[in-house]
Parts: sequence; structure tokens; C-alpha cells
Amino acid sequence: ITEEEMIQLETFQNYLLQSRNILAVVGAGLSAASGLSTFRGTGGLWRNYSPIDLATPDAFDMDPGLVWQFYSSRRYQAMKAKPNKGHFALAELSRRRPSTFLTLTQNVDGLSSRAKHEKNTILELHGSLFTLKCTSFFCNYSHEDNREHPLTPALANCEDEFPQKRKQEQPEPDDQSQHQSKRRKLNEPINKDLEDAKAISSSNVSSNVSSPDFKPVQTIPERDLPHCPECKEGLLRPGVVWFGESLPLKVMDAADDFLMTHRIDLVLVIGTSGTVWPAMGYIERAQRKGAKVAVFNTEIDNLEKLKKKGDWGFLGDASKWLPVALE
Ligand code: BJW
Repeated sequence: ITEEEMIQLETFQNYLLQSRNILAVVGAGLSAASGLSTFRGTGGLWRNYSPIDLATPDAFDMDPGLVWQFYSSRRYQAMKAKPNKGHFALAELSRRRPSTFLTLTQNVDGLSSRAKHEKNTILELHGSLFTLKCTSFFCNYSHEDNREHPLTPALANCEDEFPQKRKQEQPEPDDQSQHQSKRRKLNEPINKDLEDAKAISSSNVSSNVSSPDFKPVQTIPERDLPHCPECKEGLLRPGVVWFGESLPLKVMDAADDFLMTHRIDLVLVIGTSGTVWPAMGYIERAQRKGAKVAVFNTEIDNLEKLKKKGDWGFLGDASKWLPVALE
């Protein structure tokens, strides 16, 4: 820790102690030290695959087998992972402040809960990998903590980190034709979900996101995918929130309630690129009402600007900074 960081740490800890109400907005970077990939940037899950192909309702309609392989691999990785010191530090803070603290996590890996985060002080904005929901219009089946693996024998191979590239079949970098025809197919029909997802591809995801590397691991027919145990007909889907889908209403109501009834003094912004809405709106809302912000991230573009405003930026691994800063 540098001298400047020591000074930051001291002013932050003083402010933390005085803060009446605290909000934490958490992203994939918190679980990076547990070995789980983030979404965007180098090493992110979307470096080779477009969110259009994996994280929209249309992607699931078009190729549920591909989407299930992605989520089956994510479920397996998350089950294998262990909460890190960052999850534990945040969980401890939540237990010290059962009614004056709220974590809004965008993560679907369940690691904060496994670190014993106080149950009433965490909201999973984007759902959970371990919730299964029936996709049939006529069925309301939903199961909350399913940790079976594989869910069907056809998904037994989804244990490595997704995506797996099949080397021999990869087109040459200058072979645009295959790439373009794949994109054309995926772009039809264009609707709001795809438009939303494309907005991310162009604005926030590195340029190779719709890359020619796109390859399904294997083609799995629908009959071999997980089906609803209740209606027996509908396909099951992971209970995560895809682009273009509404966040769970209960969760949004609870978040709104906390923001409306608590005057928030401090927002901890942990391991998130800050690109996805409405999650980011909660930070802005708290800031507009006077909350200060402390960012914990390996990349902070506006570090100097933050400090000038009297906010804090702790540059580096959140699993290292949080135990020190929140002690
Ligand atoms: C470290 C680290 C270490 C690395 N330590 N740090 C307003 C304006 C513009 C657009 C919209 C808007 N409102 C809605 C939209 C559209 C869209 C959206 O946000 N688009 C923008 C991106 C352009 N939003 C939606 O579609 C949402 N739905 C919606 O608004 O519905 C409206 C509606 C109402 C009524 C009816 C119908 C609709 C839904 C958004 C759902 C997002 N879902 C995903 C996938 C979940 C499933 C899955 O897991 O596969 O959630 S997208 C993906 O991004 C995932 C994440 O939770 C989310 C955020 O990513 P996160 O966590 O920030 O990760 P990264 O990878 O981006 O960043 C990691 C960070 O960690 C980096 O900064 C690193 O530097 C850092 N890091 N290692 C600390 N060790």
C-alpha cells in the first residue's frame, strides 16, 4: 500500500464508521479472485461470444442447446468456486449492520450467500444460476436452489470454462464470409432484445465480441435438455435475467424501498464495469441524494476525478482491498 493509498484508506474508514446507511453494488469482479470469469474485457466470458448469442430470450429460442451449454458450464464453475475474502468481508459488514446496509449484487453465482451474507440485506438483481424456471406460458414452475450437475446426460460435458474453441474448424482471420452468414442468421428477426444486446456489443464490449470464433460446442436437440418436472412439457431455463427482460419485480421493489426509506451516505461500487441498467441507476440515485462513492476495481478510468470530488478509488483486486477497507 502506497502512502497515498494509506491516506485514502484512513479517510474512507472514518467515513464508513460515520455512515448511517450504506449501499453496495457488486459485479463480476468480486468473484474474479474465486476463479470465475467476468463478462467484458480481456479474459471475459464474452471475448469470443456475443451476448446476442447467449444472454437474450431470442438466443434461447433460437438455440436452447447452445445457451444451456453456456449456463451448465457456468453452474459447474460456480459450484466448484469458493467465496473469497472479499465476499467474506462484505458479508461481515452485512451482519454488523442488519438494517442499515444493502447489497445489490448483479452476480448470479451465489458466492455472497455462501459467504454468509445476511440474508435480508442482499438482493440478486440478475437472478441466480441455480434457479430453474419453466418456459411454458401455462406453467409457473420455479425451483430456487438446484445444484445438480449435469442436469441431463447431454449436458455432462459442460464442465470446462465456456467457450471451447474447436481449433481445426476456426475460420482464418480474413475469412469473413462464414462470419457474415452466421451474423445474418442471428440477426433475424431483429427485435428489441437484440437491439439492446447490440447496443452493448458496440458500446461496451471489446470489438471481437461477435468474432468469427463463434462455435457451438455441440448441437443438442431440445428433447435432451432439462424439462419441467411439473408440466412435463416446457423446457426449463436458468433463472437469470437476460437482456431485454425485466428484473424480478420483488427485487426491484425491495431495492426501491431501501433507497426511498434510507438516506444513503455511502455507495460501495465493487468489481463492476458499470455498463448495465437498471443496476447502475441505483448508484446514480444515491449519488444524486448526496451519497459518496468508493470504487473497488482493477481498472478505474476516472480515479483522479473521483478523488477530487472527495470520493474514493481502491485500484486492485477487490478480494484484497475489501478485508482491509471494511475491517
Ligand atoms: C475486478 C477484478 C478484481 C476484474 N477485483 N475488480 C438504460 C440505458 C441504456 C440501456 C438500457 C437502459 N435500461 C435498460 C437497458 C438495456 C439493457 C442494458 O443495460 N444495456 C446497456 C448495457 C447498453 N438492460 C437490460 O436489458 C435489463 N433489463 C431491462 O432493463 O428491462 C426493462 C424491461 C422492463 C419491463 C419489461 C421488459 C424489460 C436487464 C439486464 C440484464 C443483464 N444480464 C447479464 C446476464 C445475466 C445472466 C448471466 O450471468 O449470464 O448480467 S449481462 C451481464 O452484465 C451480467 C452482469 O450481471 C452484468 C454486469 O456486468 P459486471 O458484473 O459489471 O461485469 P463486467 O465483466 O462488465 O465487469 C467486471 C468488472 O470487474 C470490470 O470493471 C473489471 O475491471 C473488474 N474486475 N477483476 C475488482 N479482481
